[in-house]
Amino acid sequence: MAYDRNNVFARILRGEIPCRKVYEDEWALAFHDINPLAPVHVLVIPKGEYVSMADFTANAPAEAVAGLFRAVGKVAEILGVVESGYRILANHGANAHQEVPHLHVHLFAGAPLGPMLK
Ligand code: DGP
Repeated sequence: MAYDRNNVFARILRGEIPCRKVYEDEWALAFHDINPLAPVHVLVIPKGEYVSMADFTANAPAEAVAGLFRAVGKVAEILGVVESGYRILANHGANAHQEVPHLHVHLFAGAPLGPMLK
């Protein structure tokens, strides 16, 4: 699938749509999900134009892959959830109900989590 530069997360990255930012570095941006499914529900997205996990893992340079996952770790520290625990999840494609065609990692925390979220 070709990358759609008008998807909502591309627009957040360009500052055209506001977000509640948690963390940002050269590789990633993290912000609170607009429709939280847990007391803490944050999305961590790469700054590059990647539709999904398949696109990212096949095409992103190694530093970008490391940068995204280091950012996830930093976000967990910033949110203070490392000790209590958290879950990360990325939906890829139709069967997983991926809604936004820009790779995003969900981070859920803040309470004991049920068996599935999203
Ligand atoms: P997924 O189903 O994995 O593609 O999840 C997309 C998530 O993106 C969903 O939990 C809601 C969130 N979302 C959609 N639009 C916006 C937005 O404009 N701002 C924020 N902060 N989150 C959004």
